[in-house]
Amino acid sequence: MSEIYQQLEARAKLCAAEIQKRGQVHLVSHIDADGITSAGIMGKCFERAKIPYTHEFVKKLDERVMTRLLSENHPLLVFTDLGSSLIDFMVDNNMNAVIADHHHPNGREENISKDSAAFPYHINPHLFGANGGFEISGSGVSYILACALGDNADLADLAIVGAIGDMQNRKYGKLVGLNKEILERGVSAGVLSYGPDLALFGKQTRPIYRILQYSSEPYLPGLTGDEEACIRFLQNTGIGYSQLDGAKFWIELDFEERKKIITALIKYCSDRGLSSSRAGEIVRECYILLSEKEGTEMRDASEFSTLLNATGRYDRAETGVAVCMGDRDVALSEAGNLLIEHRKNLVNGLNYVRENGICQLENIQYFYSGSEIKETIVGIIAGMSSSIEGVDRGKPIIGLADSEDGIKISSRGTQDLIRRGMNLSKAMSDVTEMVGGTGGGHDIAAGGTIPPEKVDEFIARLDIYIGNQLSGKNKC
Ligand SMILES: [Mn+2]
Repeated sequence: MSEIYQQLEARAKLCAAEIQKRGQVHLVSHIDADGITSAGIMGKCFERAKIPYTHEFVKKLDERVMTRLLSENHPLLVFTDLGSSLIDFMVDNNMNAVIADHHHPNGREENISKDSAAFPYHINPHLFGANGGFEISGSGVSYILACALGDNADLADLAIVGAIGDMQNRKYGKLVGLNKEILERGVSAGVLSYGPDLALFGKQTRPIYRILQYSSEPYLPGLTGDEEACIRFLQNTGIGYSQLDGAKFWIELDFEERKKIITALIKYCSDRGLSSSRAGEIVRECYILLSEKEGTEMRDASEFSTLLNATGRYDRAETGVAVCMGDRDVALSEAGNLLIEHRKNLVNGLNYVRENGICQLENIQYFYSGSEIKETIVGIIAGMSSSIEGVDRGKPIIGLADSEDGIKISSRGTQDLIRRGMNLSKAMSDVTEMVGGTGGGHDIAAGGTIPPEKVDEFIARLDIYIGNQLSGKNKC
């Protein structure tokens, strides 16, 4: 076990003692896959330890939410996947709280330091020198807390689903650091297995030709978006699609068949211009939940996290957490319906962009969808639009949609653009600020919100800013 894991564990023990002492908990978690799995882990753990609890999900933790929580007089609040930025408020208002978060702590040094006496019940990798962006997610931190409260090693599968939902594997194409340690615990507990496999989405629940057809990251030249081409490709390999067997699923193939398709796929796409680094992304470390049934979303960490994100995105995180806690009945069918609705919205959104087109500027391309595309999915649509004809793979795509607080912006780039100097996180945070908005995110995918009257100015400034990044003037 690494030293940092031990330090987090020691801190978790302190927090566990506080939870046991208070004897009753109100759990507050974030409404995405990482936050939902965090709540699932804590819920399971409280259930097993017979600690009575209530819970809620929030989109964003701010002073307004904190003021409401304060007025509710909970004996103890437990925050998962959020909280580390509101410690000042908690200290100033004498709130009893435990935080299991992985975002950068924000606040007065005396409150957020590793050995803060004012706020000791704070578990966060950043306090101990680990990075919450790719070494551990909110669900991982929650897992360490749950393990301090009882024998909960088997909940590592949910922790990994949260980490994948949080895209912790993006930086290295696999889980590293504390995530890797949790993964190994899950393997020892018999709930997880992992290894290199096809990195594309849908191995449990989609016919192979659909996996290829819908792949946008990586974009498969000659296949993405073209059903007939995908079927032809499989027919040529002699695996996965035939008159006799129909369309096969990835999980129906044996090791040799998988290898054969992957080899053919890499050759097919490389022949059509896929760079070797992108071709390398076709195979990646993949994670299987061994206690889940084959052919279901829950069997695959990536599909499971997508299912959970669908529940959170439509304000039904309750359904997601019920699935995490083992409901394979009502909650699962509801989650499945939400996912179907979500996919329908994606198809409609993509069609909207296809019909209305994408505006090309020198260094960026964008679409503005008004209220036609929900602000909660405009980012995914931006990412998927790379499969639309006429879209330039050499520029980031910006999607704009109306939202309650202004115009929501989502940007998506590619690894090739990052290698050339683009950093969307920096661009979004700087350029939204120039026009009086807010933004941030990751180098490859970032977002923000701006005032409606500033759209034109924002787009013009962003075009220049990205141009500077790509030419090395604004490198970061
Ligand atoms: Mn998170």
